[in-house]
Amino acid sequence: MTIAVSPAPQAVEIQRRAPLHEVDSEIWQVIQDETGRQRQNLELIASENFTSRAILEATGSTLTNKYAEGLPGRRYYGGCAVVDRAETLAIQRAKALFGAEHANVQAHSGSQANMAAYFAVLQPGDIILGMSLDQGGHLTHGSPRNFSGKLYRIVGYGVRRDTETIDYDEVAHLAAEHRPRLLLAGATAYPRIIDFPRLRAIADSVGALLMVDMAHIAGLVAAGLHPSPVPYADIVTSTTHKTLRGPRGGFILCRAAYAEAVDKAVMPGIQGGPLMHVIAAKAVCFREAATPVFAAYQTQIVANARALAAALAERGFRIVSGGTDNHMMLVDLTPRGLTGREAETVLDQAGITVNKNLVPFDTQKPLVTSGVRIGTPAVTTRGMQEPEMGTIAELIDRALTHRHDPAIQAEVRAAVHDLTARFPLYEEL
Ligand code: DSN
Repeated sequence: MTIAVSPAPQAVEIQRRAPLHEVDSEIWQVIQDETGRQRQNLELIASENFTSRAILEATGSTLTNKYAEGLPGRRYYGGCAVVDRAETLAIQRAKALFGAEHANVQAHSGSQANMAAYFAVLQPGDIILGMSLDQGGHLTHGSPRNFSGKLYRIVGYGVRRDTETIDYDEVAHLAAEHRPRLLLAGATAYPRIIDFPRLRAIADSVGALLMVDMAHIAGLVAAGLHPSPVPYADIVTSTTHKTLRGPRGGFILCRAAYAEAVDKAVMPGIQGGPLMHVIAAKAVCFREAATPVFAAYQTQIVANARALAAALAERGFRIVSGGTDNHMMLVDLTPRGLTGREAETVLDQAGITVNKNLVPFDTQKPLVTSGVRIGTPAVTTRGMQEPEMGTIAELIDRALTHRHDPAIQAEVRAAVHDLTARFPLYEEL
């Protein structure tokens, strides 16, 4: 018989206090390597960014230890008075930043924000009219493989073939035909301004609610560079980590009439304990986003996206819809005889990170695609400006044109490392 031996109190204490590199050198190494990858490579994924040190600090804080089901002042656990202050600040700052009547900052992600928003105002089987995933929408906007497509009846709208911009006439026509309970706007791969007043008018014409998922453009909205959906939509969902440059997470803004339904849909509807460390970091994010420095950063994101799209077009790349109004562009690689998957792999090897993406009316499968999506939020955080966008276009062009030439690939990789070394990242870590 084995007799369990309790470890000596001293050993317990040593484990509790030991730094990560001593406790788990493998995970410590993963973190070193990922920080190194982020420093060395050109990050052009439109939905990614580099948070501030302050946000990293809040995310890595002792608030991770606290359970706090409920809302500030109305919790199901004791000891919440301190974390209540963090959530109250996050709520107040989110409302002030976006001019919203109500905010819930507990959603763990954008998908959960969308799920809670649907649960707040829809019944299973209700009709949602939303942008199709293959035209720029999102998985949670009604993909048949996602809960949204399984629980609700989905009608999809898309873009016009000639302009590759949202076909508002089609939206109006589909709304009149299907009479949805919810008209849904927002996209993950749409480079143009979205016309919220027009969508509100279409929703009103059929008695539908209007919901906007502004995850991609939230930073631009905060800075006044994209019209705000808040005055027009009944519910607005978002993430905090894309253009908004906060921690990974979601939040929901809504009219006061939906406040109780939204709060209850988040908890107990779909989530338990909120991540208080992430909520504290969201509060920091909303504070940062209210500053003139942040507005200047967003202005540069848009200027960089325009410069990069123009520089790529000059080099013969086809930019979907002919350009961009926001932080991202879609590049159709069909005229270059490449798929999105091939381009993503070639660029990855050169240290340039993008994601393959369907272009409107794509004939390729989602895991192949005809295009790549390119965004400027992360490189702009590093301090890059229009001249660097010209260099990036040149590097992308060179890597793709000479994809079978290992010597040129190595040259491009070295040029990427030279460029990123000029714009240091996380030196303070
Ligand atoms: N994965 C996000 C994006 O890349 O746009 C959406 O959830």
